[in-house]
Amino acid sequence: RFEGITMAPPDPILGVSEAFRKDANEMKLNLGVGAYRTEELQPYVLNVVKKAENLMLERGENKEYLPIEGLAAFNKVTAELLFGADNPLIQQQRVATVQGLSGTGSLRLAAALIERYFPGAKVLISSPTWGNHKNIFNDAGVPWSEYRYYDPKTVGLDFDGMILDIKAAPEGSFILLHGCAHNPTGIDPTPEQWEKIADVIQQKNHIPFFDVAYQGFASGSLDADASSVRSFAARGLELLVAQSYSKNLGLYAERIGAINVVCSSSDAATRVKSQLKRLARPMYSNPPIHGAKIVANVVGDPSLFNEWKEEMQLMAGRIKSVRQILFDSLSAKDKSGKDWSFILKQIGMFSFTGLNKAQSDNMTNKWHVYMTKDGRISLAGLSAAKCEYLADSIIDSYHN
Ligand code: PLP
Ligand code: TYF
Repeated sequence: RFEGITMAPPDPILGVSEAFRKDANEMKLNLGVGAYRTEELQPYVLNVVKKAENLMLERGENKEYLPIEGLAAFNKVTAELLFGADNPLIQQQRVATVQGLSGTGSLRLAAALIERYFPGAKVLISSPTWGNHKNIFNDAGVPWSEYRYYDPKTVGLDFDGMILDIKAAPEGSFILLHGCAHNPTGIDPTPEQWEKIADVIQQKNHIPFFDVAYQGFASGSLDADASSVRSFAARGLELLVAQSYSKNLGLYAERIGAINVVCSSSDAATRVKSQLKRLARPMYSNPPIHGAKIVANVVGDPSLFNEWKEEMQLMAGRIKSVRQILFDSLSAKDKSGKDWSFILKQIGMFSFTGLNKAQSDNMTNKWHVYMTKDGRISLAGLSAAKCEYLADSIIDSYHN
């Protein structure tokens, strides 16, 4: 009976890592997945994470089931990290926070809430966006369409197109926004542009839905990277925010994140939370404890929290430095006069190179540089030592 099942296509991002593992060439470079590597290109476990884990061992903590909504101490600190501990929203208990299975699981839970309580409502996603967004809304049965975002002519934001498309969406649509460090383009709106986006969303009674997977990775500052969310919240808007600790705490495989729903009253928040729990229960019953305890320990302890900020700046700083070296290399080597400054303007883990599919294939087939076919490279997987080689491969691919 399973004979009739056809082969599923590989994930366009995680499939790149699989292909990379099979390549025996010693110059190979994995710039596919957005996962932080050290200068030696090794995975990195943050020191604060090791410290928190040691504390947990010393305390002899148990592995009993968590409540459906997750670890209370985690839910408290995650909302505070996002909105700011002194945000009136928190004192007024207007935020329904439920621990999720990292960013993906939290988005999926929110999608289930939309499907159940806003039947027919559409989600607008940026063009392009993280590929899994479409899968998540498709599987949850939520209709979606795209708003213009990336302008290939300027390798920048198509702000006018974005505003027009958000204006044209049916009243009461959900507008999915990357809180900071847009994936895959590395292009964020300016603070003034965020205000205009909030204006149109408010005019059209849309509901902002933030995906915050890189808090700390855009600027190196956790607070600055939450400013888009905080400025929308300060307008008194109801909104959704999915959070992930995969990147900023390096907890990829622990699957720790949260969904936050900002409501107009604490009563509504209590009711929304009860419905999120009802949706979570038949999907996975309750979330895992390990990552939740790590986050609660790190964010909840002033000294570990400060150490985390330092490590965060180290990671974000290393990415900024390879960005600069790559730009310098490209500018020095490329004799065509092409302006590579867009690489410096982009932020976060990624750079959108503008390489098309055939050119990206050349990067991989000829140069053993693994990247997604949309031209995205993860600078988190690049070392200073490999920048020249990468610059050679990009120039060769562009001009052939
Ligand atoms: N949203 C965006 C934009 C992402 O890039 C990612 C991947 O890191 C996620 C959400 C979710 O990742 P995870 O499920 O590992 O938290
Ligand atoms: O865009 C990335 O590289 C990260 C990691 O199904 C990722 O978001 C990629 C694909 C996926 C899950 C995580």
